[in-house]
Amino acid sequence: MLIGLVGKPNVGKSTFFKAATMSDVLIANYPFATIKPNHGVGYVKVKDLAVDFGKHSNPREGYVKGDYRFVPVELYDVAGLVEGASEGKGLGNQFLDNLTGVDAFIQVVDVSGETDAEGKPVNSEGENYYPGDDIKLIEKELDLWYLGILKKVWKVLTRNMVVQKMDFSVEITKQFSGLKVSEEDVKHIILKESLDVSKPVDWTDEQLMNFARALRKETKPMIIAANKVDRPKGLENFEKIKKEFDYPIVACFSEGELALKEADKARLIDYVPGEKDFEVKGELGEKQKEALNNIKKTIKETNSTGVQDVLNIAVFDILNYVAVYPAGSKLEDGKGNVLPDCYLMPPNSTALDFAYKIHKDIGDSFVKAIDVKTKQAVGKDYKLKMGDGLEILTR
Ligand SMILES: Nc1nc2c(ncn2[C@@H]2O[C@H](COP(=O)(O)OP(=O)(O)OP(=O)(O)O)[C@@H](O)[C@H]2O)c(=O)[nH]1
Ligand SMILES: [Mg+2]
Repeated sequence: MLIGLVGKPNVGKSTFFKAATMSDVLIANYPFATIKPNHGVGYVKVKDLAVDFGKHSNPREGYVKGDYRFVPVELYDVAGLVEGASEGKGLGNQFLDNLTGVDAFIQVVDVSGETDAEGKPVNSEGENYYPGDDIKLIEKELDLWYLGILKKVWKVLTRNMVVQKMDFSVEITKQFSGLKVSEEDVKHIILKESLDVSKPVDWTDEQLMNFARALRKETKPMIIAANKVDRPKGLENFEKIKKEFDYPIVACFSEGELALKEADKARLIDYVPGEKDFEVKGELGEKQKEALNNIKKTIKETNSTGVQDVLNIAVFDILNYVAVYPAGSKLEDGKGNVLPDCYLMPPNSTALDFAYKIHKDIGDSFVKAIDVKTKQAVGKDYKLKMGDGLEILTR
């Protein structure tokens, strides 16, 4: 699974990325600081199943903090998008193409209203910029990008469809598999938009644009990280965009999350990502004390810095993945590691899918699975639930 950060320049994409991945990337208060995409590993936060058994797990990948387990997800941070990007403006198409393979978008929006449409800081005495306009701009550019991809092949593809009597959904899926388009996606769009697919070769530009938009929405679901909520107009603008758009929108303070993670790493505080509070445990200088107090004030109001919530909502509520632990009766592997693995499984995965995820041989010789919490046996068609721990019994 891969999640892409998008947004206009200078909104805090790289700050969000750095806070989520703790990788060393450039953050700067000017547009197009990021040129080459950054690729890193962030984490979703799930309950540590070992806690139910009076233990803590020892992850092979990711980490445990408090009673939570942090499970890796891949993130992509790319250059900022400006109007006309799909025609090559700004850093244009080259970076849009980096996004073809993502499963979902996190759109980072600067809700401070302190940067204009191109990401340049607005004059402090000047007009406040309305961040809702950015959401529309990004939607439009993403739709035009999809339209461009469709247009490249549309004439030939749809002509062939008619001549060779090919199925619309099958051919579209084949042609756009790189964009993670599935046959169900296309069928769903046809129903939802009441598309006439008998003669797509005759579609008007408007019909094609509608299809591009529907395809983008269906195959690249989006959550909005309303970033810089710590700034004076932040909360007000956050409430405004929440009323105007029906995406999931989370108030976000990426800079605060980054500062807390860094202070935690330096052992100055104890901070579990996503919580609304932290404990001071080191000797703080006056400046550090003040900075941390300011962060505390903001996250008391917003409940958390939002960064962890954005990732969790994207993976578990939008993409509907579930986190499942392979578990033996003793919970440990041969070396005494408690629940070393935790897998993120796509929606509707079964116990058998899970067995195959662990190893092909385990899938091939699957007999049944034991739920470690209930000790009940479940069959191959059992639908995985969030936080399950399953021991797979094989032939
Ligand atoms: N007040 C505040 N400033 C933030 C926050 N997040 C990022 N910033 C600042 O916003 C500016 C831009 O941050 P970046 O992370 O470089 O933004 P970007 O979207 O990656 O920018 P480009 O790569 O140029 O598109 C920097 O000055 C950050 O310190 C936040 O939560 N609050
Ligand atoms: Mg950047």
